[in-house]
Amino acid sequence: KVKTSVDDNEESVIPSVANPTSRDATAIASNIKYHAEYTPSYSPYKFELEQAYVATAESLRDTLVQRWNETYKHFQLDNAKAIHYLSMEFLQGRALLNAIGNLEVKDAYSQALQRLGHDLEAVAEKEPDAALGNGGLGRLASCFLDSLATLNYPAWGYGLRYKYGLFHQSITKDGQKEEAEKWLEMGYPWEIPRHDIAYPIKFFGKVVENYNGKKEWLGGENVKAFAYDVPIPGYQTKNTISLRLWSTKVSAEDFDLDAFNAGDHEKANLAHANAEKICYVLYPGDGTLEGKILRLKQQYTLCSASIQDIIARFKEWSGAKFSWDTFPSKVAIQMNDTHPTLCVPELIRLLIDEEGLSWDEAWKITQATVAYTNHTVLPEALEKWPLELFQKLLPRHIEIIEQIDEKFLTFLASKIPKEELEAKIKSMRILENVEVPAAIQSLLPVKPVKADIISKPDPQPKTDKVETKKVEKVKEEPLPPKPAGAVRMANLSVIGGHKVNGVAAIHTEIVKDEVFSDFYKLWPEKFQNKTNGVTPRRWLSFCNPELSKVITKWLGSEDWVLHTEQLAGLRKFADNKELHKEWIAAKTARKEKLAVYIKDRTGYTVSPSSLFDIQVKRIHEYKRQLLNIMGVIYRYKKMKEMSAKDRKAKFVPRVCMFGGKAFATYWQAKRIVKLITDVSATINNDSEIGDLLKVIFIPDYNVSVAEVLIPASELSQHISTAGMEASGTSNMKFVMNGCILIGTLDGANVEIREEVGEDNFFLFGALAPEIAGLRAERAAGKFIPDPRFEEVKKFIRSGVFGDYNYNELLSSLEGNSGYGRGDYFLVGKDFPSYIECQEEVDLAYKDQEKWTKMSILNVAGSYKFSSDRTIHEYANDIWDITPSAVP
Ligand code: B1H
Repeated sequence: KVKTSVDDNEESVIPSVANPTSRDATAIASNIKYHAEYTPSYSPYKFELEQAYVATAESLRDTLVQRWNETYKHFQLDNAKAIHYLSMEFLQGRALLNAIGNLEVKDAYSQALQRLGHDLEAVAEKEPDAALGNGGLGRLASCFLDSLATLNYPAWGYGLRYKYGLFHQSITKDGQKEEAEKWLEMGYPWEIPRHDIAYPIKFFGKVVENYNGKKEWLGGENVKAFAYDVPIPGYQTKNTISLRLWSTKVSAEDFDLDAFNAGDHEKANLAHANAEKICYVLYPGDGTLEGKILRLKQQYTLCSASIQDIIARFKEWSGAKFSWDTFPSKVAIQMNDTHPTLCVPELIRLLIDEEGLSWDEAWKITQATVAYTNHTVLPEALEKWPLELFQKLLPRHIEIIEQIDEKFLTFLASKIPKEELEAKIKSMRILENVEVPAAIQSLLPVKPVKADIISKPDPQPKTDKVETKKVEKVKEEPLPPKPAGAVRMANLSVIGGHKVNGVAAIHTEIVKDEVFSDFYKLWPEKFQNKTNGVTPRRWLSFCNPELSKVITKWLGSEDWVLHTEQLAGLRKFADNKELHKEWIAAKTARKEKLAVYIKDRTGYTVSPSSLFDIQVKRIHEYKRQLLNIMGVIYRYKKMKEMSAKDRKAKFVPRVCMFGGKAFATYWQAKRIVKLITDVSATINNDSEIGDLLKVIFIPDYNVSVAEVLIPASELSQHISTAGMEASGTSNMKFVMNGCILIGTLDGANVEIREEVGEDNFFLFGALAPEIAGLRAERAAGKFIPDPRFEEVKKFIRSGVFGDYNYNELLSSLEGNSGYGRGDYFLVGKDFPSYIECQEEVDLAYKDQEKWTKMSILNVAGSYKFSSDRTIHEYANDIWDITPSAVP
């Protein structure tokens, strides 16, 4: 009999040197050395920082792999329901200090490296960020994985392994420049290539119907998705879950050896190139047809490979006598925004075409399994795919989508009064600009036929001689071009999933009342709020050891890292002088580190005794970095108009920091970057101003830059046009680090202000329900801009900040309406209240005792924003999963 598994009672023996599960520095040092010598990525005769990093990572990986194997063995035994979190983005950042922190082996690793002649922090710096995401959506997915592992939930993350990730940003005299990010160039020690786990993925081709009515999808382009597993350790638990990333290749049988041998290397390589480019970059430009096809291919690859994997595991773990009915009680799938919506038709396709289930069975299972999180209400971000492209690339899926659409319309017709039906169909159906199926057409009220008669037969021929009358064309106007058909992914997600959630209370209200109001009326029970959260491990405990130590001392234990509600215990010490002293010392230590970092990254010198004011996030007009920099310009202009003495009396010294990437073809955002860097160059070199004002643009903002900036922050800006930022998550990280926010009542700011208290939050600006009215007012020509706003625009145009022509940027703030004009984001409207609020900030900062108290109360009020809280809510209200801890 062939042995198919390793005996359980046969202990596997890893040479003790390769098993650093102990916290003994000597054992760890020899393990690191072992890796440096026997799994060398570099010459074994050298042990420089890079090599020390790889060897240390490999040493930690030994422990992670061991725990990760135990975890899934345990999940399989337990056969508990698991969540599968599908996301096009995971913004993991660095893994080394996170693994060390979650495994609680920092001292041991520090000492071990010391013995080998290295400093842990310096070694950790050698790790490139895994930048497989672009902003909040991707970082949220990574925080969720940390919480899922920590809270022992059975879980898998699924994403794509982009070779170049998100671009690397550098700043030149022309503004932002994008370069390919080479995070994988030196290999990635945290991933385990799974040569045994690969699934076929098909594009294009055609669908044929067999004699028995079964559909088969044939031909086309075939690639294979290979799994790479990244183990994600939990904190204070053995549970270690998997982030499974797919990478596409062609398999050997699809390699055109004949062409290659005949010297047609290009032809032979074409299939490879086509397959591999799917996983080259995150969000390839989709301005061209090729770009659109590539993006849809990416989305389909993620969905198809993941669903095939989920089904395979379901079958394996359920054993021989499994029943499909139990699928939803074992599997939950969360779609992170609409990017993985293809999960819905793909699960249906596999269940019907591959597993032989009926439509009704497949539909029921799919709907009970899949749920959708909405992350944005910006209309341009609600994905729509051209029908024609979809039909070509995924011919079987479009059939399934048409069927879902038709069944939905039938259902709708049974629910909606006849008079309203046509309008509701238009807004709610999945397909756009596509003829309503005949069966539904007949349910609509009969429309009077329009008398668009082209020729009239003569009713009474005047003579006996019947003439064929010439067709007389009545005013022939050219028909308007038929609008192209499209697939609305958000509608498919809402219809296909059993739950829809927004990511902050105000956002969920907008989702229910505006974006999906018709669906909300139809299925109110489907809609939920799940306010975002961030992991307190990475975002406080590990990135800010100084402040964490103070918190632990005053709370009497480190339990707050898992039970953030204990942070509220700081409230009772908010006036304690001793705490104030320690608090300020901790903050100052981080500010000093940041000052060194700024010098290194930008060449500018900043004083750590200034107010550190930070806005870091993707550059977008709605996030209004423009409002911030115009406020800075106003401040600068006022300073210049004053005597040195008045200047010093009025303003507190500030360093205004910016960071963030602009999408490569988002020109207006790139102009904003250019303006910030121009302003920075002028102000920072103005000797009259000195330390009173500095402006810093930190290039290539990413997770590890955030880990340096956030702990050093005192004021941070979350100043989006109300109603436009779904939640924001950096606001939560700043609050946890004792930073005070200046912001609008938008996204999670609303809840943060509730938790920390209105006295500890700088609020300004128009409210979400006012925005539409304000835009209408403006369009009617009734808005009169504040003279201070006009003054700033004039100042920029005067050329003080260089000779770049800022007209195109500034004119977006002018006029009453129109594309790129009419100040859609209401910068001018909010400007006066913004600069007045900034004056309050200066006043508050002058009173350091008051400021420190506010800072303490911010940390104390931040407990709700732990992703542990968010994950428990998803687990209970959407996924219906329970923890399963490895003994
Ligand atoms: C968020 C995105 C997003 N919402 C499309 N939507 C993208 C959509 O390139 N694309 O195709 C990229 C990103 N990202 C963010 O999600 C929200 O703006 C934040 O407010 C929110 O905090 C975050 C997490 O929920």
